[in-house]
Amino acid sequence: MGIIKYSKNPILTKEDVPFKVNSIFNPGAIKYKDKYLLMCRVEMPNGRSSFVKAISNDGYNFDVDSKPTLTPADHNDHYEYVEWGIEDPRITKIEDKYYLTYTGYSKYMPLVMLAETKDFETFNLLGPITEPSNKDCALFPEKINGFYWKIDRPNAELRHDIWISCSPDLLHWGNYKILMEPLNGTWENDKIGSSSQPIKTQEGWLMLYHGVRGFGVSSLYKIGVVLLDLEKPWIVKSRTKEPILSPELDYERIGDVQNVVFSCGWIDAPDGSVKIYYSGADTNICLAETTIEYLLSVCK
Ligand code: M1P
Repeated sequence: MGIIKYSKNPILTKEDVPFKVNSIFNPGAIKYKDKYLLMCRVEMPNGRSSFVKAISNDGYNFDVDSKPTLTPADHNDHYEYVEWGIEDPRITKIEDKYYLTYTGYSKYMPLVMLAETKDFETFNLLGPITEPSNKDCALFPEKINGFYWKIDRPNAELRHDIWISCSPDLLHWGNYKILMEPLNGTWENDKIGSSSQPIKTQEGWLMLYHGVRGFGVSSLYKIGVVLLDLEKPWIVKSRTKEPILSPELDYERIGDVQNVVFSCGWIDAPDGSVKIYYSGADTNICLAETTIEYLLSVCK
């Protein structure tokens, strides 16, 4: 099947949001009560981001809620870490709860925040699970070797690598290991970051990641796939040599940040099909369709 960008992209723009926003983009994605749920980042007119929910029966046509679902102001106990906005949520279902890992942005710079919910209406805001500077965090959907696992992207001096760590309770993290480095001289030369929550397959954990290469004043953001070992998720079994999604079309090249495709979530179905939700140019929400079989094949 390959990977097919939906012909009616973008599926959501700011015109679809019932309140005033600058843009809607970078949604986390999950199936909830048999519906497709996107937790979308909306940049508000003041330039700071909140989240709003969008729901769909078919994965193509979404209705956006009439008001934001989660805002910086909701973070009573942790407001100082999200004062400049909350961004780029990833959603993972673990047992009977849904967990959001997202960027808290403030004068302290980006760090990873954690929230849990059972209904996407009320949230238990658990606060930072990293120090700054760190972002692009995704949780595995089950315990492995008795621990919860997260993937994230600390910024260490000039390095932008993907790391993995584990926790007994989702709050206290350790056993940090380097997972992936950018490959020099390629489409991911400058930095990488995890894009989606890992999906379990018979061959390993599949995860989307983004890679960035700067050209003059512009950086090109593209998306690749990595396959991690099922029992030892710190082992990369294989990763794509080439990106699976690149900015090619006007709605991916022209916008608030040009030449960007960026994903925070995908939804797989029992028949092996996968819907990748991604954003073009930090401005809209788009859909690309593929299969687990194809994604595994391009990793090899
Ligand atoms: O503009 C592209 C993306 O840039 C940042 O991502 P990262 O730090 O991983 O490169 C984020 O601000 C993201 O929201 C944005 O889409």
